[in-house]
Amino acid sequence: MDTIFSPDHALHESPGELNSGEFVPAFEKPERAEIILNRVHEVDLGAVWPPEAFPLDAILRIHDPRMVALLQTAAAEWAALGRPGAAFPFTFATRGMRQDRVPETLEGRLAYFCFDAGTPVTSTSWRAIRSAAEVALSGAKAISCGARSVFSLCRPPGHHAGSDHYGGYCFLNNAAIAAQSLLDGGAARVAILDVDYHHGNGTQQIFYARDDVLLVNIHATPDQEYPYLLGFADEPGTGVGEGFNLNLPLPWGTEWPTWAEALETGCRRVADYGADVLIVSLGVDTYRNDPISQFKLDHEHFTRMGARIARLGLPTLFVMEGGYAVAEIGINAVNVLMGFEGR
Ligand code: SP5
Ligand code: ZN
Repeated sequence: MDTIFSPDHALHESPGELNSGEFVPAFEKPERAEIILNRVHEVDLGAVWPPEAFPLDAILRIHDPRMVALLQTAAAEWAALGRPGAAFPFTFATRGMRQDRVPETLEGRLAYFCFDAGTPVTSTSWRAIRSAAEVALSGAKAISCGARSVFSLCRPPGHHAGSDHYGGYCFLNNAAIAAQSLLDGGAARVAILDVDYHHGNGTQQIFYARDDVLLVNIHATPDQEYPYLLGFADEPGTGVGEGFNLNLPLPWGTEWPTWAEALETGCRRVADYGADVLIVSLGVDTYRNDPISQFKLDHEHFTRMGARIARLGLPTLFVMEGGYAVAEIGINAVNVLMGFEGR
């Protein structure tokens, strides 16, 4: 399996995040991608390619242009105000506030578009953010051209980013942008299987009213875990999209047998859908030693996950999402890919 990777990912380095009331070093950091890339080389997974350039239009197929503009200029506007560090919101667009009017001030736009205190924009973030979208788009193009599987080693991740909101270390929804490009390139039905520990709220919001993208999410229940406000079992999709969103929330402490049952349920739904192509939102924060997560998967379970996904027999694009046990992230992520290849 070939890998798409851009060194530009390292241009996004978060100065830190709010966690349990303290400003702490960021969990989502550049070493993550470097360690995965090292593992790709170590096991000789396949060739590694840089992404191609794509017009901004491919991103604007999914995201509000006003949010995309904010991501491009937030850091410069922040610095022009004489502020140190990176652009963080300090207030949020909750119920009771106007949603119909995008503020003009930088603070107002950050409040309007950003939903958490873990997703700062630095002066070089945009180049990394765009490169991650291009890594996903390049992977989608390779699949369109006949590849059986591709690994888009995206960083920063994407699945928490919705059409007009960003957070959860995610700015643009790389998997959604890839899915749309596959549809635009002639696919009729795309399935997305999100195996990250956290619910992919952004991907769900983007496709919730659509039947041309099936989304299956396996994740920690929002009754206990971030993002808290979406990802419950009673969210089937709406309008023509009803029946095309499947949430499989699981409790803290979930071990492989229970997780594997959810994977079986999810894979059966993907098979029934009759997808032309599968995108896997590949988070490995389900690992037992993940510093912010509460599932109990071990190295070998990632291999088995990949093997089950391969049995769907679909052209498959793996898009990297979360995973914060940095020393072991390469083993866990690449085990999925090796399992897929029957290794
Ligand atoms: C892509 C992805 O995996 N994003 C995850 C974003 C999670 N951010 C908030 C995590 C809050 C975790 N609180 C854990 C407390 C442990 N001390
Ligand atoms: Zn996650």
